[in-house]
Amino acid sequence: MTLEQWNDIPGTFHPACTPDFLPLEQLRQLQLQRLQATVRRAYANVPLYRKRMDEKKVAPEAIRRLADIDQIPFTVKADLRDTYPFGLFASPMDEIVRLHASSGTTGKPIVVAYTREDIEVWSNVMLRSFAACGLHQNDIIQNAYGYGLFTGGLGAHYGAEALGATVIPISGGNTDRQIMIMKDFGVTAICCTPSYFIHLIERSGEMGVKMKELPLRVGVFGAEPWSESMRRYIIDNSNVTPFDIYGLSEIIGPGVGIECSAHQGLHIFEDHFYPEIINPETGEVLPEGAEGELVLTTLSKKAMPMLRYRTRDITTLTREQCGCGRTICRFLRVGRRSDDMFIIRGINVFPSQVEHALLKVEGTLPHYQIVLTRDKGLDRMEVQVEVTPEIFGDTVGAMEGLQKKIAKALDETINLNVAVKLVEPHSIPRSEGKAKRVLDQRKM
Ligand code: DLL
Repeated sequence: MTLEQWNDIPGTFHPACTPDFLPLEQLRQLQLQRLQATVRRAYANVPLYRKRMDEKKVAPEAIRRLADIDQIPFTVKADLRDTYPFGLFASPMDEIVRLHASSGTTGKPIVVAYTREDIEVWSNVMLRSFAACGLHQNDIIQNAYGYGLFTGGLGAHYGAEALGATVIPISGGNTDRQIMIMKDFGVTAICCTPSYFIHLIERSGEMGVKMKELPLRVGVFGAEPWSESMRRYIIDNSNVTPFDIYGLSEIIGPGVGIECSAHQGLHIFEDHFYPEIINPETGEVLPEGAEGELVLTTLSKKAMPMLRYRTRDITTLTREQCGCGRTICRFLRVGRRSDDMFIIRGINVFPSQVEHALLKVEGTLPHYQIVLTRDKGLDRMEVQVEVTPEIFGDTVGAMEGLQKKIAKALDETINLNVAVKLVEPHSIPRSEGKAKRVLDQRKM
């Protein structure tokens, strides 16, 4: 059957989606073969994996069944920081065709790599994600995820092209232009963070553009947690059916999981990513249905295999058959994390990064608080910093100078233009235990 014929029959899927519907036995067999190959590859090429496995006396041959995966040590974000920039690569540089980066916990980003085959796998899972949202080659997809080191832009771009859709690589920002193009080009699908889409709805109203009269019908929203009320708002104020897309740079970028038309959780592309749920305190593997931290193992990544990567994202897995017919398992929407990372305008931020930036500026005290608010879908971050009594009593000019220095240091570290407020010594509440650094006042 040709692609056109596939797409013309409602309820049928692009041929690339076949692995979504594999009989379970076949899927498990494929996973085991791929897991064994991945572990062998990681052990042979990445000193950190070899050392960890040797310490636990686990040889790659010990992986005989899928359940044997629990013998492999976990990998955590700090491992990427400690081996910065290229220490976890399992392919020689001449096979690596792309690098991306995401926030680390301090001043340095974490780096991820792709071979040509990895890019093909990534395009494939993104194609399958779009197809699960009901998109096909006649769609015009406005890709408002950021292009650059962030995986969102190029990840969605390659997937949209692989599907055969028309992609508009507009990247993030410039809201008025986004709305003009959406209207003038007859855009049928948009990819961006859910909060940015809410901002687009608000702004289009101000511009006199009636969102409900546009042909826009699908939204592929992710890169940040979002609530049921945000989903409701989108449904009520546009003709867009929202689909939740999940992913993380360490594993591949967007395209690890996607909602289907049943909207009953997100399907994981299990032929490429092996999921487990653990207790974030003890590391114990939890049974199906229990809430815990999602741990992912890449099954086909060549440049940078990830063995039992602790995502820090809290969710629940289910293997119950989905109404859409896919056999691959699902997880519930990710609403929170087991660490202190937060996401603002799609950018991941750790309070430790803010601290790192503040340390570089003289005249500040190690007492600060981050206040997050949301206005018309746009996130705002204010860093309140205590300054020394000398500075606080100084001239307005000196205070402003310091404020600018702090804003610059923050911009350099987290790549975000944030508001800075200098406050009196002792004005930020002290906590008896762990300092409460983040006040998240974002509603909806
Ligand atoms: O955010 C990749 C991505 C791009 C996903 C575009 C979806 C769409 P990172 O910058 O590495 O990668 O951030 C990964 O973002 O561990 C989650 O905490 C959070 N996250 C991503 N998608 C979702 C989602 C990209 N749908 C981190 N719901 C992850 C909740 C999400 N959290």
